[in-house]
Amino acid sequence: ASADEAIRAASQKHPTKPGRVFKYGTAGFRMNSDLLDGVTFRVGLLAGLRSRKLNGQTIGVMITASHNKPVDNGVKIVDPMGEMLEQDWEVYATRLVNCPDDDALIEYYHELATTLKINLATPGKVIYARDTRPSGHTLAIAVADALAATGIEAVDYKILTTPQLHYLTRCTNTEGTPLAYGKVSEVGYYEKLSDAFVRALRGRPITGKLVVDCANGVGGPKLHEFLKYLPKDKLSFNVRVVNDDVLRPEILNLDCGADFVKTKQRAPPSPQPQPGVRSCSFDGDADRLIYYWIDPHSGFFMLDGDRISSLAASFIADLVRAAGLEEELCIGVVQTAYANGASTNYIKQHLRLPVVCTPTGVKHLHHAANRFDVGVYFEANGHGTVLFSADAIQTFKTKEPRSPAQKEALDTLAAVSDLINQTVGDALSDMLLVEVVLAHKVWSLSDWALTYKDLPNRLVRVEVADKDVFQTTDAERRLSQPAGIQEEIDQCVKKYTNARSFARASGTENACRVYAEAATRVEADELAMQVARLLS
Ligand code: NG1
Ligand code: ZN
Repeated sequence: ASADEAIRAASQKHPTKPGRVFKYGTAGFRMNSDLLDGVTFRVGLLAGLRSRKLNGQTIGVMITASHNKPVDNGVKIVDPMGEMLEQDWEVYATRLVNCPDDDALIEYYHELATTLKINLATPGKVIYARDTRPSGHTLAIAVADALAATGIEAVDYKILTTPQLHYLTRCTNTEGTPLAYGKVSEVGYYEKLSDAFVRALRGRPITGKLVVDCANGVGGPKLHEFLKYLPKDKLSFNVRVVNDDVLRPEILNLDCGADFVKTKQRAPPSPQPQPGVRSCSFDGDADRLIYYWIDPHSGFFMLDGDRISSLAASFIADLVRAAGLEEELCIGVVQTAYANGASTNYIKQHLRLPVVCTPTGVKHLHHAANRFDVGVYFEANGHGTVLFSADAIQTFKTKEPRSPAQKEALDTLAAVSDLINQTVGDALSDMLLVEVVLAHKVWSLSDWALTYKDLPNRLVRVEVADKDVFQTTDAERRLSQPAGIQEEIDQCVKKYTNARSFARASGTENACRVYAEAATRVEADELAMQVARLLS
């Protein structure tokens, strides 16, 4: 049919490289950008199918490789409410992308339509955007060509942060409904955050300077833009935006950004860190956030995703209590096995909140967080957010306060639920949340750091012949395969006090990771090395 010829003609402009196998992983498809043209075209086809399957609801496509090298890029699909693509469809994406030629591609496209009962005459809509990588422009054309070839309505949002594209996807699908999430524009995003930030502060001042390292990625220009929407006396005076050069693509994520700070456990060397100054870093697509400062006496100190999580949970739990809602709303915290054990203890024992552990990857945390009325989730690397149920938000906005203190708490909760991006982790939104909480508590970063003391820990990457032989259970905390290996790990762990260690195959790299924590740095290092040796 002519529809198939349209796909074939477009596909010929965007061939895949033969002899490679691609997999839709934790972050979609991600690799050297030279390999991505055909992959991205096919992801465009699948996004159109998904929109048609969901009766024309808008699907998002984001082109980014986050904290990875400038020569890499990636592409992933965003579901209608701004969530990550449903897991069954990851398999379809993988199969579609790996079709060996155009005949196989067209055949599998129709097979999907048939087995999933997709009417190809249904209108569909896809919105897409990219980060600042130079390869993003041609990859966006691949998406556009796929959508044009299959008659899908398309909106190109050009350059955005990943969380902005998630926001716009949700806004597009909820516009004019009781679930409306905000104005369907980049400006609407800034206005919503700015308004919520001012309401959440409730007149409290932001004190001291805040240096924001944007990894020379898309967060830089977007943060500058956002600051224009803030009233002049709020934050904009305090913020200094650094590493915001997106005109030299080769310096993206280079010796800066949230991933650098978290993995190297030090501040970006440039600009020269000033002791005592409150600082934070975004990653290359502005969905991760890490805070830190250089203490004049003890040196570098980092406040990672676990800290942001416990800070947000403690603040929100206090407000829920002050609003008289503690019987009504269940608050919970979701972590992965990489969360520092001291943070888990602090949340369980001090904050008295339930903690759930899920496998690595935001989609797992997100789903677990959805089961609470207020679900706080963060990966240790600084990617996370807080999810409020529709009922919780309704309660904040409609409950009759019995005292001025209750009113204050309810209004703050309503503002905070607007401030926090409900679709996905968002560095800008999370940073504003942290600033609000610190302003309310009148805390410096060192006050925040005093809440608990991290257990010394060590993360090592282990090259193995075949990472797929390492199968896990219990939210990745134990190995079920190869047989017997977990017992050996247990023996190692037993030799240390307060120790914990686990090994798993990475979902994003061709390697295994070993994590260990123990009472002292030396012991954590030793334990990690011993467990690593068991794998290789
Ligand atoms: P893998 O490679 O599966 O460990 C890494 C991070 C995750 C997550 C994903 C996607 C660690 C230990 N793992 O996953 O937290 O962010 O990348 O970016 O940091
Ligand atoms: Zn990212």
